[in-house]
Amino acid sequence: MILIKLGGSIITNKERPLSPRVSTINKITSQLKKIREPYVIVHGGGSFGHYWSVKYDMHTKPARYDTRGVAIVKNSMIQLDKIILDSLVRNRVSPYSLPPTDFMSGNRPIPAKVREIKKIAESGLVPVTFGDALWYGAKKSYILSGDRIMSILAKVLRPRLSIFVLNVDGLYSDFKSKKLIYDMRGSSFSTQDVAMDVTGGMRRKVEEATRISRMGLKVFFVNGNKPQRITDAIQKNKFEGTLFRGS
Ligand code: IP8
Repeated sequence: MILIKLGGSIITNKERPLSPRVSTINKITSQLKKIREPYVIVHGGGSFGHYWSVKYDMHTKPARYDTRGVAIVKNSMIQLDKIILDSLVRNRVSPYSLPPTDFMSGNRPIPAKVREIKKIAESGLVPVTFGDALWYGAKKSYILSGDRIMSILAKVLRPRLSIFVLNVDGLYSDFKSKKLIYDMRGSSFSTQDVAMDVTGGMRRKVEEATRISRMGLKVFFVNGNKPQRITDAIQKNKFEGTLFRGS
């Protein structure tokens, strides 16, 4: 079982609201069709969900956000999900769309529903879920990020590899010289370092990746503009990107 997170920065143009990177998405999905073992796709919000959640001032903390914002964020995520699903179908992959409400209640995972995702993946379908605006209870809602979904799923499904597909080669130890960290184990890098040079998005990824690797599971950061690196990691154990070894 493999978990794959398609980051918002690779599947959308973050500079322009509501702009999917359709040709990049297609290149990635045409690589994914080569995967010969069960896998699950999680995707982010990019210039869809994030654009609207910023506009409506919605965050990961549960609060009484504008209901209009909840509706619009959810709508935009369905719209982006549809683009991903269509691309998969076109490339002869059979996606099974699962909004996170299918396996989350409030901010807690429903264990039986999460376990079912594995069964679905083993049947030959590819479960696809995404970061979303979620009902929390007591008129509150919150933004559940796709990165958080990765560690929620990893905890129960224990994938042999969790891959974060990014718009960069991996984690840089020094942003200016673009010196890539290949192996997080030997690195003194901490999440504190990330905040200084890249977006909050990357910081959250590192936090969730660290959380997953502490479960004893392998995590890999890879550049989605070079989609073959995704399948090389899965099929050839060749890691051109940043690897977090399970510890
Ligand atoms: O892009 C958040 O998912 P992420 C999705 O994985 C929304 O952080 C709705 C903003």
